[in-house]
Amino acid sequence: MSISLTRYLVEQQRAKGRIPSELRLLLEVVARACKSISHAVNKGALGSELGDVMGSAGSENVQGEVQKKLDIIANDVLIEANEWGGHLAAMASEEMDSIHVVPNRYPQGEYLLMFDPLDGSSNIDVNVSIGTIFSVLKKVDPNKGVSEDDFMQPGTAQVAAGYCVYGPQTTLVLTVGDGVAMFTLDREQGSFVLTQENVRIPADTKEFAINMSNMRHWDEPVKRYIDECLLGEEGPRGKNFNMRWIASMVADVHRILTRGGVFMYPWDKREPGKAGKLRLMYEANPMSWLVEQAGGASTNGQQRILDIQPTQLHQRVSVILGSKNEVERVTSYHTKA
Ligand code: AHM
Ligand code: MG
Repeated sequence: MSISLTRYLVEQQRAKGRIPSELRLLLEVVARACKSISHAVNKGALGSELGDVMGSAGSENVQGEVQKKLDIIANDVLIEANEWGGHLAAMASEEMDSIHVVPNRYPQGEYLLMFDPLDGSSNIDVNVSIGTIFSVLKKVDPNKGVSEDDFMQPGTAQVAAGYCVYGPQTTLVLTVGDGVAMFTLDREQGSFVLTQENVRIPADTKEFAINMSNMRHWDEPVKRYIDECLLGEEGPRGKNFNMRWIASMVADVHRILTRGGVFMYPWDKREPGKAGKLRLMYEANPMSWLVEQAGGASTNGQQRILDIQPTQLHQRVSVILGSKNEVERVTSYHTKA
């Protein structure tokens, strides 16, 4: 018998008391929003009538426009789905400059939602997997009005996190701090169905993911790690490695949760002032928690990502995550350096 997302959440609450009804509502609303983003993504160029909804669309630059439109559409879908339910105080998104406080006409809850509405958006026009990443925090003081300061909590304070990958299948992956579960969208039923529980990442791997075109800009520890992998059986690692780079973090992390591997988007010399490319609040924190909950590890080379105290909403961070032993190795190359 198949178990829907709703049933899973209700049973988790009954068995472990981890998902208060407000949080359950929040997660169901996020899942519903992901369902409609999935439909928009599936339509691709056929969905161009959506351009009218978004205002002017330069038809001469369809691919660039579709990509941009879908980013905005996904952002709007998430905002509209979530703002009226009474479970949220505010939202923050990779696509918005500042936080979106729930308007006065709706009741305010105590949760905070952060998201990257469409991660990997450079892949939209080439029909490669993309996804939505989300993270949930609780307001620091329930009796005070919400501000950006409420969002400045480390990843360890997350109460739920997940992503939805829009690939050959649409899969929602979720943690509430008690392991990782995967739900596949059943389009005939219109619901997410539990397809894997207790997801585990093997501690060892022979697969790495990094954008190799940046090699000349890397720092010594990253160079050393990749050089050793490339030397294969003849090198210090004594085994051959394989490489994958999808350029959609959701798709790369999904592969790692499925069969292991190590993913890196490290700091590099192209823009030395930037800590990395990926964003702490919308990408690194939720993915790091999922990976840790599946038995993997995640660091910025110096420290556990979940322990980083954020200072800015759109803060960037260097990311090394996946199979525990590999992440520990890369991290030790950094700390020794
Ligand atoms: P985005 O949120 O603007 O889509 O950027 C994040 C993406 C990640 O999904 C992916 O890992 C990375 O950027 C790819 O970057 P690059 O094109 O430099 O390889
Ligand atoms: Mg992104």
